Amino acid sequence: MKEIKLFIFDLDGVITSTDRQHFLAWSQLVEKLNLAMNEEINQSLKGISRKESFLKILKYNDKENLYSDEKISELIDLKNIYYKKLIESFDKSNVFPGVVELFEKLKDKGIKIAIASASQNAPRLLERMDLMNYIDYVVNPSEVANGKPHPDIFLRAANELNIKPQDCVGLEDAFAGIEAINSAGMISVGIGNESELPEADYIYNSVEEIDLKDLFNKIKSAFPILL
Ligand code: B16
Ligand code: MG
Repeated sequence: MKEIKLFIFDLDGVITSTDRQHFLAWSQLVEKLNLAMNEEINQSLKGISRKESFLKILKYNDKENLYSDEKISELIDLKNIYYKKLIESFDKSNVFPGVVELFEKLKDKGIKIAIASASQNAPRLLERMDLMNYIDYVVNPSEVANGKPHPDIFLRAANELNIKPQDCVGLEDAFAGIEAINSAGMISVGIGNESELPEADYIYNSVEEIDLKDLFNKIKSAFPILL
């Protein structure tokens, strides 16, 4: 029988929004390199790693083979310097409404909380937003072999906390993230539009809309769970 023991949250787009800061940092780099990008390209970078993001930008510019691997590392490090400057101002006010309340309810129920973000900056952001106290484990994305849509990052969180994947709920705003949760054998909760996240088991417009009792009742009617 299923017993929900762990909620695994994506960070960007679920707990906070760093879209704008990523866009500004990429724009700074792209301008320096005389390349182009736009908001649409930025949207397609959601949930994917820094290096993959840069490769996508190069592809958009038809410049896939312009830089060596070494140069690419140097350039994405520079993008991260710009980005870190932009997130220096992050604090509690950047946490989406309803997140702290949900974390508190989960803690009351003895349910653990983990973070599965593609961002190397996740611990820094969580600390700035004063959320570390609630979190049992933050996966280091550089320690997992395959990024989302592969299940590795979600499985790593469950494994580290000794919890079976079927006893986990994963929350994601990106299509690739929902695919990752589903292929990890976990229950997927999409944050956003149903049309963009058709594969999510359950969907809410925002974390604030999640009614834990209602979610558990829905899960209970689909699977035998112990509440
Ligand atoms: P960094 P998530 C992702 O966060 C962002 O959505 C994505 O745009 C970014 O490229 C990626 O993190 C890597 O971030 O450069 O900070 O390592 O949605 O997986 O929480
Ligand atoms: Mg995300």
